[in-house]
This record gives sequence, structure tokens and C-alpha cells, in this order.
Amino acid sequence: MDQHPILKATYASRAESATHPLTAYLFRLMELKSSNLCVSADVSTARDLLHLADKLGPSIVVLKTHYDIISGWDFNPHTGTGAKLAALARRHGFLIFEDRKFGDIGNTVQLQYVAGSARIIDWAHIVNVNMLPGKASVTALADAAARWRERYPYEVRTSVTVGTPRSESFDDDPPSSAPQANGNTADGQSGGSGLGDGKVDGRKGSIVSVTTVTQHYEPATSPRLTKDMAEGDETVFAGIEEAPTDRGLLILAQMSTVDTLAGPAYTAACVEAAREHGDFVMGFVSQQNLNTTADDQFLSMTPGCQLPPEGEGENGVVAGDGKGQQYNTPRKLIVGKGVDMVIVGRGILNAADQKGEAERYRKAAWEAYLERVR
Ligand code: 5BU
Repeated sequence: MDQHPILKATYASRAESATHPLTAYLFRLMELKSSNLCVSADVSTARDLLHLADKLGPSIVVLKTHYDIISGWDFNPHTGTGAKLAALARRHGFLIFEDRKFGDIGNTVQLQYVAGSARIIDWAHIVNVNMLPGKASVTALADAAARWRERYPYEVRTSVTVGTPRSESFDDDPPSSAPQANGNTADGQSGGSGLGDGKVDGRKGSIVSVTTVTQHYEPATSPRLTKDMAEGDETVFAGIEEAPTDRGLLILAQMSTVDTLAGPAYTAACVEAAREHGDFVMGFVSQQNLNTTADDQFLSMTPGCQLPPEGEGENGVVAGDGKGQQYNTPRKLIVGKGVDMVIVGRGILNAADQKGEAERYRKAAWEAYLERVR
């Protein structure tokens, strides 16, 4: 594995050969920003999250989130926290990776990905999956992403009409009493069920209010994530176009924890699943480069990364966090293990000067990459 040609390939050349559009875009972004740094934005409020994304945006190419640890997350799909993050991603040139670690049957992971209050797929370019449930969850997420993308140029228009049907709409045939959903009109009459003071079939009509909900898809004039943002929020990072609308998956193939159960057989199954879904799977969250066959060109992103304090050099020892987490330096991971990108949380978040510390990590990780491909 150590001899895999990808270890000597530049990110620019990998952008050329990548088959997944989002992977190609990410490699271009890495070259443009001289950054292979992902910050893990493990803060506790939506305000801090947006502030951090704005502050560290220039140093990073991926912002990793755990939306479920954030209090005050605004779920509005157009103006909420996800949409605001997406605008910051566009402005600073980074992708959003929601570290959701889906791990359920296919049907459930599909719903967790596209539905619910968070609508993760709308704002996260990348998500990841725990492969314990098996390959079907990867297939299910790929299908959900493909269906979402087909509808991407459209937006759901929902109309809610509350009103009292007019007498003219009453005829001898009793109208449907059920409010309509997913209909094609919003004329306020499709769910009508009664009216005024007229008598019908000998029965006295009563006044009822009827709520009609209709939904339909309309062409969107611009991609959904840019809609409804305040003036000035549509700025796109200079030197590259907006990220493609494709969505990507990372398979959680190895973990950074001390007694991880993700052993070699599990990791091998992850690689097999990735090869079967090359159009959706970008690569892995792993502790080493997992490309083995000549055709493999998967991306590897690696958490469990810290630098010793400034001045100690990369050979200083970095202790774990006492809660199972283990740390390696950027150089050990990028040069020694051949990974492409390091994921750093508390190493940067706990620094007094977060911006300065993010730059220190960016430089260390980028120099390690240059050393590897030299
Ligand atoms: P840290 O503060 O740099 O230790 O944060 C690491 C982040 O990466 C944190 O959000 C974890 O949930 C995440 N992580 C990890 O630490 N190890 C793993 O193997 C995986 C994710 Br997968």
C-alpha cells in the first residue's frame, strides 16, 4: 500500500483524475488555498458556529459539523443556520461535512439524510456513514442523494389556504371533506366541505373553515442554497466557481479511538462498498490511506490530530484526551500514513488565538503534503 502511486500524486493532478465532481472540486480548492485542513467545529451554539466558520474560513477547505450538539440551530431551510453556513462556505471557499455517522437500516438513513427538521442534505456537501448495518445503507443514501439532485433545480412551493367555501361550490354531490395535500392548485376550494346557511338534501349546512394545503415543484431561478439570502451573502470565493450541487459520502472505515472495534475485516468491507459506489462515495474517514488497487483514488480524511505546543516541533508528544481519543501530528498522518486531509477540533478551538492556531495547523499539514509528493 505504501507504494500506491496516489501517495506521490499532487492534489492538482488528483483533481484532474477524480471521477466524483465534488472530490475534483475539493482538490482544486486545496491547491487554490494551499490547505488540506478540516476544522471540526465542535462548539455549542449556532452563533459560535457561524462566528467560527467566518473566522477560520480562509484557512480551511472543509468545515466539519455535528449539528446535533448545537443549541439554537435555526431550522429554516432558506434563512436558518444551515443556509447561513452554506453562504459562508461559498464566500470563504470550503465544503461542509456533517459528521452525522448514519448507522441504521437503509430506509431510516434516507429519512435522516433528507427529511426531519435539519434537512441535512440541503446544506451539507458531505456526510458520512457507519458501515455496521452493511452496504444497503450506502446504496440507500446514494439513492436519496440522486433523487434530491433531480429535484434540485426546483423548489417546493407550499400554499396554505384557510377559508370558507362559497355557496356556488355546493352541489348535490357531497364534496370531499378531506383537506388536500400534494394537489396542483391552491384555489382554496379543493378541500371544501360545507357552507353558509343553505339547505342541502334537507340538511342544514353549517359554516366550516377549510384548510387546503397544496404543494408543487416550481423551477428555481437560482440554486436553492443561494435563495433568500440577504444581499451580499451570495459572494463566491475568488478563483473558483461555486461548489457543484453533487453530494458526497465518506465511509467511516477506521476510528481514532484507543479501543476501536473497526478492525481490518470491517475496513475491508468499507473499501469494497466504496468501490461499488464510486459516483457517490468520495472516500473515507480513516487513519491511513486505503487505496490499494491501481484504480483506487479515494480521499482520506483523518481525525485525531494535534500539534504539540508552538516551539516544541512535531516530535513532541501529544497525549490523548482521557476519553478514548488519540492524537497524531499532521506530519505523521500525511507523510507517515498517506492521508489527504487532517481534521482538527480542540487543538484549534481551545487556543487563545484560534485564527493563528488554524494557520499553524494549515501550514504544518500543507508542508507535510509537499514533503510527501516531493
Ligand atoms: P478533536 O477535538 O480534534 O479530538 O475532535 C475530533 C472530531 O472528529 C470530533 O468531532 C469527533 O467526533 C470526530 N471524530 C473523531 O475524533 N474520531 C473518529 O474516528 C471519527 C470522528 Br470517525
